[in-house]
Amino acid sequence: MAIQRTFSIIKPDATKRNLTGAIAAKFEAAGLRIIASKRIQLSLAQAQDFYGVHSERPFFGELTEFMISEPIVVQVLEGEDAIAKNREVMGATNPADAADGTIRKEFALSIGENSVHGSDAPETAAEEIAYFFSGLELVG
Ligand code: DAT
Ligand code: MG
Repeated sequence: MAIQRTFSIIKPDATKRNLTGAIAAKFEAAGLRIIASKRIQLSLAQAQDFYGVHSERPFFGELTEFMISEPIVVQVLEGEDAIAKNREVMGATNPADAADGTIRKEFALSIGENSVHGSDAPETAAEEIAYFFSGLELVG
């Protein structure tokens, strides 16, 4: 597998509890290099756009309100097989199902307040990176 880039969000439940550094340390320990990082606060329209694929799901309102409730940290992670590696480090969506040592097992509060987002495929990774960062901001 070649070197890939993936997009990550440290979510409001984690920034609020000062877990930004602890989560970044997990990425770095897994061999993922943080090549871009910024702290922002989403508007409701941006949160609805970002999670548009889930717009028909019953939890959409709760999810988008949560995502705008506090600042988030958006990052680009680079490394060997970065998309799958990041999903592995994140753990399962529901922290109750997440493996030991994963971010969600250690830090997530619930299936909704689950501390991190990570792209699920090369196409979504490219789209999500381009939505939040210009090429000049990616310093590999
Ligand atoms: P993931 O973030 O692991 O890629 P997903 O894409 O299926 O998971 O869902 C996006 C987010 O939506 C997820 O991180 C938290 C929220 N979510 C998913 N399923 C949920 C549910 N059953 N109840 C509440 N929130 C949910
Ligand atoms: Mg997803």
